[in-house]
Amino acid sequence: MAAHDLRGVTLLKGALDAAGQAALVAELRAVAAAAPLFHPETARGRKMSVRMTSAGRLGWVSDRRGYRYEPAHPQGMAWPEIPPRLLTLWDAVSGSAVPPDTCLLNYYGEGARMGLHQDRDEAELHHPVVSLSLGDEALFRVGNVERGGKTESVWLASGDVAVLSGAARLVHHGIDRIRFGSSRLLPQGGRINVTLRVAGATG
Ligand code: MD3
Ligand code: FE
Repeated sequence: MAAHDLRGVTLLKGALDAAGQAALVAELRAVAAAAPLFHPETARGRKMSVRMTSAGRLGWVSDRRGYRYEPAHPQGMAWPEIPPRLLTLWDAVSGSAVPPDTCLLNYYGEGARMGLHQDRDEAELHHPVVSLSLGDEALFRVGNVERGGKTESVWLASGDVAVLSGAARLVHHGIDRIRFGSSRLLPQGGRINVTLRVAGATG
């Protein structure tokens, strides 16, 4: 499998084959059936265009109280278990002996985007993050650890995996737009991104 480097971000193009992608979509559908997708609200009271849910011991939530990881969905149910084939993917590509305790599922419908941000809500910021794209193509932008400066962009396709470790773990990144309808993996169209992380303290 070819590995590309974009500012320290390792991109594994086509890491997951079509059968693996389809099997995972079915498992992620079950995750969203048990823990419904929701539009997180920012601290400023704006709704994000991306819909989200989580699996694992912890899940990411955002509301007027801010961004954080919680042991339960906003509607009160426990988060479902992380699909085992994602734990296998983590073991294959993360280089980490610590297993992930959270899997964030982002769903991008037509017009959804995610502004440039850093991921720093986790208790320990040295653990890698593993990301998998499914469905429509997305324009992924990578900047710098400090705010501002030049950015570089690349299109992510279904089955592509990104590994964020070392200095790349804290770079600014975002999704400018998706090419709605560019993939047939999801019958309703759109894009799923799943990220595996160690969110809680490991001590
Ligand atoms: C670089 N997700 O969930 S995935 C996120 O496609 C997030 O939904 C985007 O940013 C998405 O926080 C981008 C690629 C990615 C994920 C996590 C990273 C890049 C990253 C963490 C640190 C640096
Ligand atoms: Fe992020």
